[in-house]
Amino acid sequence: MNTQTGFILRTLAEMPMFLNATITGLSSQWLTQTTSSDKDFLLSHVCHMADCEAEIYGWRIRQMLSADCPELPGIDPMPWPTERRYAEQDVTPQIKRFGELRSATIERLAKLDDAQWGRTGLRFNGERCNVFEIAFDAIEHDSDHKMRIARVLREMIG
Ligand code: NI
Repeated sequence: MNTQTGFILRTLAEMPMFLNATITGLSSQWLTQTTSSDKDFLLSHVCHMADCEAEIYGWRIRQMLSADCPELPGIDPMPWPTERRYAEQDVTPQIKRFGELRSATIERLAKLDDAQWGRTGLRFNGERCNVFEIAFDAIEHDSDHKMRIARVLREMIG
């Protein structure tokens, strides 16, 4: 495994730890409270991360490894909080679900050789992408949610 690959895998492993460290044990009042910093409450961020891993990032990587340049449909997560009743979910199983899905993604990526990292898929806009880029999409997405969660927590602490 080269340095770059190791960095990607370690960075992908951070988000489940971040959610555990910041969110596990918070009261349901804190988990479902909306703040002016963000449209989503903390529990919604957690459910969103798990669903995105299942249906976007982890899913795309699996598709690209099992088929030649598969189509990767665009997914709109905006309706999920309402449709999937995020406010009513239990946070601990959701954090666990995200952790398991993310671990499966990392295990899958850890076995890839250079050619497999370069396997491609077709984004909904017609652009080709590869496994490496989807892993980076996941890292950027993690980073965005980390910042948003941090801001929500900061506002709630007052
Ligand atoms: Ni997101």
